[in-house]
Amino acid sequence: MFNLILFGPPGSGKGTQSERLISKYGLKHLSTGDLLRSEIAGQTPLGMAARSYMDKGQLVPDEVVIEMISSALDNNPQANGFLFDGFPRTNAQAEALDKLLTQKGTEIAIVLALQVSQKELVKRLLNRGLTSGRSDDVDEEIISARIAEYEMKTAAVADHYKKYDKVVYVKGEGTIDEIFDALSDEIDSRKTA
Ligand code: B4P
Repeated sequence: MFNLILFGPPGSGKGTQSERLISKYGLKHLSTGDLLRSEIAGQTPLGMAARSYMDKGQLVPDEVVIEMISSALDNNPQANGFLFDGFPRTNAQAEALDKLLTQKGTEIAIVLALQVSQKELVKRLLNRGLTSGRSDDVDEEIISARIAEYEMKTAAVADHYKKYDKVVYVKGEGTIDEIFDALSDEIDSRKTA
């Protein structure tokens, strides 16, 4: 089983690159953002609770997303490996993920961290907001709050995986193809190592 985390600030290209990587490597895509948006669309109690945080650009409480990921892992026993997109976003989530994977006899092979300037992040998200229908993409204040949450709570998650020498930084600016090739090179070198 080959499991990877695609890591980076909001708008760094995680969702965009995930779509391509899962298809190339036959991985199961687990995006907590997508799972939460599907709960909101289904108007479930979990979705309604999550929405109040997401609309303000804040992180949803750890226990909610950890439970969602735990169920998703249990529901995909045949997967060849998982691509985690937008998870873990706090150290508590990272520790919970490590435990869940250990229970399944597997682990994270690599954390690919996309690096993009703040100016470019804001530009991309406002641009997506023109067509995505996502309320958290249209307001620059909410976008800034998301980036601030990343700096405050999520950036440190890389340190957790650096202890195990699993983090690789990849330039997240350039064409989508160029970035995909750089990510693929890193995966290929780890898979064959
Ligand atoms: P997510 O759904 O994870 O959203 P994101 O970080 O905004 O998106 P992503 O990084 O995937 O976007 P992409 O670059 O692909 O989270 C949304 C919210 O959900 C969070 O704020 C939080 O409230 C909640 N949440 C999710 N997971 C959570 C967790 N684990 N714990 C707590 N709360 C959680 O796309 C951005 C745009 O850039 C697109 O329009 C794309 O086309 C464009 N783009 C991509 N690559 C480009 C390139 N190379 N050049 C130009 N444009 C590019």
